Order: sequence, then structure tokens, then C-alpha cells
Amino acid sequence: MSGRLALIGDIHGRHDALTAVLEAVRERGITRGVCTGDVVMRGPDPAACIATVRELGWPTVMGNTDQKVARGAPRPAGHPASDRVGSRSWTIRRLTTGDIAWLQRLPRRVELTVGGVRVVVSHGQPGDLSVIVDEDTPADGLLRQAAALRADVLVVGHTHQQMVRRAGRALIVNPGAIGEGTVEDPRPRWAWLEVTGGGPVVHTEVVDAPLAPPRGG
Ligand SMILES: [Mn+2]
Repeated sequence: MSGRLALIGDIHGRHDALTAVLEAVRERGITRGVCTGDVVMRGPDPAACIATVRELGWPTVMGNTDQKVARGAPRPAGHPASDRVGSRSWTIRRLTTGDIAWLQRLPRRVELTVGGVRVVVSHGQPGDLSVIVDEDTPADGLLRQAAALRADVLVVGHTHQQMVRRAGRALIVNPGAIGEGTVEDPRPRWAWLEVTGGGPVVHTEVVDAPLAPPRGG
């Protein structure tokens, strides 16, 4: 049993970065993938990002910024928060009702199998999409969660930090952010899962693309 799965997420309305990453995915010949959410907000191209992710058809979980935008009810035009590029209200105004409905329908969790390996995807900690999973998350807690979900690989987003950790026999992976890198390095990041006879292996990737620095938060 074998297979490969692209891991992308935290796109944050940056279609230039998304395009650069999907080109890198294509160059690897990978056709299957999942998205850890935060498709929109803060970047300038929310509608294009939704269109591209919908067209990919890859399972996508809801991120905290997707959830904020999915609530709808933007502030009135002319309000300072409405005019700021990438704000919640600004983002909502650039989306169709179909886009908003798509965001509202995003699941909190996605489960799939790649080459016999069970993969579970959640934006944050499974059960709470805003709770961070990172290098400091206690291993025993991760171990319990992975066991409860029967996950061989748990894929998360939210921190924007690329991470591959082991918790017992499970791998805990954050592919990093496409649209909002770290202050030190704003280049778009992604990862891919490879399943061979030896079990699951995660490869982390950085794309050399000239992108604006992150705006934090
Ligand atoms: Mn994010």
C-alpha cells in the first residue's frame, strides 16, 4: 500500500502564494491533498483563494478565520474596519453568498486513508479549532488525542509554524502557512505525506516566492 497526500493550509487570502505552492505540488506529481483551513482573511484575494480550493476539491477543514467570515454581517461600508484590506468585513464584502455558504459548510474535522494510513485533519486541536497544537503541546495529550481519533497522522494548522512531531506511533504535522509565513521567513510553506511499505513519512517544503511579509496575528 502506498500513496502521497499534499498538506496545505493557512492560505489567508494570498492567491499568489497559493498558486506558487500548487505549482510545486504539481511538479511533485501529487494529485491528492487536504487543506487545514484559514483559506480567507488578512490577504487581498479571498474570492480567488476560495475558487481555487473549491476547484481542487480537496477535503478542507474550517479555520478560525474562515469561521469569523462565515458568520457574515459585515460592518457598514465606510467603517474603518470595513475598508481595511483583509479585515473580516472587507473580506465578507468580496465574497458571494455561495462563497460564504461554502465557508459555513466546512467541517471541523476530516478523516481519510492514504495507503492504509489513517489521516485526521483539524485546524487546531481536534474538538477546538482555535486551540494551538505546537512543539510545546504535551506529548501525552497528543498521544491520547491521536489514540482517541485512531489517527496514524494528525494534520493541524493555525500556528503557521511547520512542525513534524511524533507522539507514540502517531505523526503530528503542521505543513506551515501558505499565505502568512513567520516574521523571520515569509516564504510559503507546505508539506506532503508519503506512505510506503515502511509507513508514513512527512516531507516539509518551502517555496521560493517573492511575497509580502506577514502582518502577524
Ligand atoms: Mn491562520
